[in-house]
Amino acid sequence: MIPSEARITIISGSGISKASGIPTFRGKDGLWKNYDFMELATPKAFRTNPQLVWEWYYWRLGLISQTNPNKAHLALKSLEDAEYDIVILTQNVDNLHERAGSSRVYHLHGEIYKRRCIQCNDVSYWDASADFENPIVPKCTKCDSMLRPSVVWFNETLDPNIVEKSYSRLQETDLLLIVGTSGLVYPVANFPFIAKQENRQIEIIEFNIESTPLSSMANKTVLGPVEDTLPKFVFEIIKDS
Ligand code: BV8
Ligand code: ZN
Repeated sequence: MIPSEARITIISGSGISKASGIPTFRGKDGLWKNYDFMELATPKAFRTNPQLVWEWYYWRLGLISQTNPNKAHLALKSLEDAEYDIVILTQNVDNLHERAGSSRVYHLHGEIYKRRCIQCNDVSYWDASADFENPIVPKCTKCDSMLRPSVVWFNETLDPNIVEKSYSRLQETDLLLIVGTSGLVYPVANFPFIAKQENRQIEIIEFNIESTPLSSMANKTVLGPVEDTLPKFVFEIIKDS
């Protein structure tokens, strides 16, 4: 039984978007299988070959634009509709949580629809009319310099404000759901451990198709596709509330 005043926080990874048709990074049909991630999404790779990095992002943008939120994203929205206090800390750069209607989503690794000027830092969004079939390096409308995807690459620091907001949320969280992440990418992989250390009453439940380095520290791991297990879990919470 989860009291209606419970503060619920979700840490989501690419496993929640898999059922929508977006491949995960690791695993048998991982996105990285066809690409060398370190080849394509690091500051050095972008400096060396911005056209190639953009081609990868155009391909992902085109893919994500064809997808829709799945039952797992929608289950989190129904928790919000049931007046639970929900915050989603996502490692995903897609916008499926927002398109499912979730209103408090922190993008720890940035957003693929957002671009940033490498010179003047002006931020802009791809709009719905963008043609992702024709990968050209976009230019800043303010200073004509190159734009980059506004995502966090390896060896880039996360936005300190978002990290700060996430830490304080975890301090006051009653129930933490870790959904569809391999728990291998830092610093987010550390978040559950920090939360458990600093917030003794937190309950941690993991949703994954296999165990991860987070499984031993979670109170429970619900094994199975999250698009099936999370709606069932949410249904039970709302039914008992
Ligand atoms: C930083 C954005 C400070 C871009 C991404 C050595 C040890 C420890 C750390 C490091 C180290 N060497 C370097 C580091 C730091 C490094 C790191 O953690 N490396 C790891 C790999 C060892 N981290 C960083 O660099 C971070 N910055 O530390 O800054 C700093 C500064 C300067 C110098 C040094 C350090 C930045 C990390 C962010 C990188 N950006 N993405 C983009 O997307 O284009 S990472 C990428 O991985 C995505 O964001 C993704 O979300 C993230 C994590 O992956 P997951 O989401 O977990 O996806 P994955 O495929 O791995 O797993 C999917 C899971 O779902 C699996 O468990 C699977 O079983 C499950 N699943 C699948 N289907 C389902 C399912 N579950 C349920 N249902 C299903 N249907
Ligand atoms: Zn500019």
